[in-house]
Amino acid sequence: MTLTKAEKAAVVAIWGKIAAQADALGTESLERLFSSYPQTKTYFPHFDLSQGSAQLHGHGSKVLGAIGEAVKNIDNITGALATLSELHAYILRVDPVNFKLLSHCILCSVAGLFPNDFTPEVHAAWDKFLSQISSVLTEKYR
Ligand code: HEG
Repeated sequence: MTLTKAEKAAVVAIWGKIAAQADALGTESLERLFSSYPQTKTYFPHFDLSQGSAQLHGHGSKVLGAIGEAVKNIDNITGALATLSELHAYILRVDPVNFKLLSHCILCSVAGLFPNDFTPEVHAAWDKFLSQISSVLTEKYR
């Protein structure tokens, strides 16, 4: 599954708007994840997951930072996220199903923040991009 030239362009274009609000978007996505899918909280027993907590904000910022790296290296996402891939598979052991849940929450947050930019084409391109990131972060499990 590779992104077409047009899909890459759509991802890069909307990232240009997201970047300035990446921390807030990451925090909102995690708030959505933990509220809608509370089973995902089991990976964060050491975190204060209440809405607006500093840890939630810090982690949201890291997750979106990694997504920003993937945007910058859209032709080599595997290379850009290699270390994170090992971390999630060997150390954190996050079940792959959770990546779909987080991707969905990120999409909802992007749609909410940029309703006019979130056309069906942009939706599809971001969905594909996030699922490519998820594949990279879960490929070491095999
Ligand atoms: Mg993960 C740490 C990115 C999905 C659980 N995650 C991290 C870190 C980044 C990151 C950048 C910090 C790494 C470091 O400190 O070196 N995570 C990331 C992305 C995605 C993702 C880009 C998918 C888009 N993570 C994910 C999912 C779960 C999860 C679905 C579980 C539901 N991540 C997780 C945990 C940590 C990280 C438990 C360690 C948190 C900590 O103790 O600081």
